[in-house]
Amino acid sequence: MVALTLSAEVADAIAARRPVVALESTIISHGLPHPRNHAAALEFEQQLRDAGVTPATVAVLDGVAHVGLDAEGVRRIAEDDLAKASVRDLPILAARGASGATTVAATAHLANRAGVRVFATGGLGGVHRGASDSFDESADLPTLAATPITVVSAGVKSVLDIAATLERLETLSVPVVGYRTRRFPAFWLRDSGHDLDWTVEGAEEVAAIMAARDEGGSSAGILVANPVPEAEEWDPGEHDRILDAALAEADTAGLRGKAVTPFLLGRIVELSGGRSLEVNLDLARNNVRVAAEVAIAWAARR
Ligand code: PSU
Ligand code: MN
Repeated sequence: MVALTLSAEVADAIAARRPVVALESTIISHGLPHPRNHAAALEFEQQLRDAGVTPATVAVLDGVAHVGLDAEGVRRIAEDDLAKASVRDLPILAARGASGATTVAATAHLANRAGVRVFATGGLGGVHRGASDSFDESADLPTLAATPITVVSAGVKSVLDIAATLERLETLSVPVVGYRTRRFPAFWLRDSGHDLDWTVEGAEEVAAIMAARDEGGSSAGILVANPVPEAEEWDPGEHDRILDAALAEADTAGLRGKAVTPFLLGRIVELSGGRSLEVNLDLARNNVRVAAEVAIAWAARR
């Protein structure tokens, strides 16, 4: 078993059934450029504290899986060159005493083991374009199917095959609800063009679905698809143009596997002159805000 260490404040909050929200570290280490990534990690935590919610940023440091980091831990996920760690990497990092930034999959896995029920991220991983040849589907999907945590995400990134991702979520029996929307968002954009079967109007509704899921004995997570606010959305025309350019570059570079997502995110920031980064931060803040409301509604039920 990979050793798990909860920060004192996370352990206290869980024991007292106060609201806690998990945050991932791959978005900080590999999804956002330095030094904005460090400011963002601190800001997401502060946003939760201001809402009365305990932040539980997850990472593996020197072989120990942490749920809840201290200031030095947050500095390390932003500044150190950490491996991108999914669930399968956890025992290897533990055995070697190595460090890693946890993906959505690994964060969900560890947070759930610690007893955290709500998790905010930017965008969930999914089925990559060309997956019928490459077999590249993020471990985020099967992990979410087996991990009873509620993930608040701005849908999935438009770099992915969104239609295929939604099909896989259906096959894996992961409930997907739009947060005040009937359309599945595409990360920087509010609307991927795909309809959702279900929409919720508030955090209490999400908490009620979580309770019903627990009573039904399901072990699947729940995906709350939360679109970036209208005023902060990226211009769809500019988005499409830059996405096509970045995808073409990834193709030419012959990128494969776990390097694909960080490469595309980095190139899209460069090609957009930083515009995609601002939208990425705005949508992540918006997910943290909704996750806080869900964690508060969940705590209030118990
Ligand atoms: N969403 C973001 N930034 C990111 C990611 C998602 O806004 O950096 C990361 C998450 O950690 C997610 C991972 O789990 O990308 C998916 O990578 P892959 O496609 O290799 O599974
Ligand atoms: Mn992959």
